[in-house]
Amino acid sequence: MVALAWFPLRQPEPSGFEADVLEGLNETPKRLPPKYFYDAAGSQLFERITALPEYYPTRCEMSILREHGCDIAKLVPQGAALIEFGSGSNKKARILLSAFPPLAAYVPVDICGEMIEQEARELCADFPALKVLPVTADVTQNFALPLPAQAAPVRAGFFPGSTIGNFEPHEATAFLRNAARILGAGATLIVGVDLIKPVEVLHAAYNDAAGVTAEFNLNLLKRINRELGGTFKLDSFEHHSFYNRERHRIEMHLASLKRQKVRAAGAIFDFRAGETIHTENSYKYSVESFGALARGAGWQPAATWTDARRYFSLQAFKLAG
Ligand code: AVJ
Repeated sequence: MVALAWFPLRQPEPSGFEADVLEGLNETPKRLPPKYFYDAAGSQLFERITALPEYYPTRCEMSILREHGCDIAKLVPQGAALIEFGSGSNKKARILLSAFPPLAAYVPVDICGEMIEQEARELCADFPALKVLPVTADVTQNFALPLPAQAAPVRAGFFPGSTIGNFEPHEATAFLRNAARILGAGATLIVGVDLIKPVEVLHAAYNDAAGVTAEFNLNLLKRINRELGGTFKLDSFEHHSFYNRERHRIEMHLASLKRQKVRAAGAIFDFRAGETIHTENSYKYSVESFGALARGAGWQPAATWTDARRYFSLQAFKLAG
């Protein structure tokens, strides 16, 4: 008889990297999904981005959380389970956890397993009464909640950082529908959404003077070299980032500085001089346009909080009980 393996809460490592690289680099124009930025080095680079003077979203969102944590807490009943999607660092959840009533569990879900497990240990030390149950998973895929979170009378979702801005609007709708299914009747969802603002502010935030965003973008090629036998020469690609006004999004690209051939994932890819790999979109919304999107996915707008300059928003939604 074959013994049944016991699987802990860790979900299988997302294995689609090779397939997604092959598919994306064979497309015209070439593209790579931004979720692959976040290997251990990429997650650290992103943490450095959040501290840059030009990168306003993290500071704005933190200030909204500090200022309105108590109002946000009013939407979450005692004994609820808090599910954080794409948590990365849990410094935002800490502010909520300090304001919330006692919870059944806190479930940080992130694609970078090393990061959330380390963070979970630190959180346990600071909130000894809290059940912290990290799940390593891609939040766009279906994943199972740990039993204590399933057993809680109600669940609240937290999707900070405007990570939702990485999705195409139709993918954002699909994510919100999936979140509704995972969280269930009576759920609350709190989403961090970056707002449309003057183009100079946006441009600076994604073209920082210290070059950390460029390093973050180029790290994707480093990761392909390391994990998929790639031969990308990092000094022959350049970080390009600009605001696309028609589509309300920042686009990040990696531009080939010359005509060249690169091997990766067992295939050879030709680059023209100036040809780019489109590595990220970061959509910007108005409070109204995001509210409409969420309504289309079955969520009822409950409250919105913004910072003084209206650069960033936290938007709360409810699912009918
Ligand atoms: C983590 C997706 C919210 O779009 O601002 C930061 C990622 N990319 N600088 C964003 C990012 C370049 C970030 N999100």
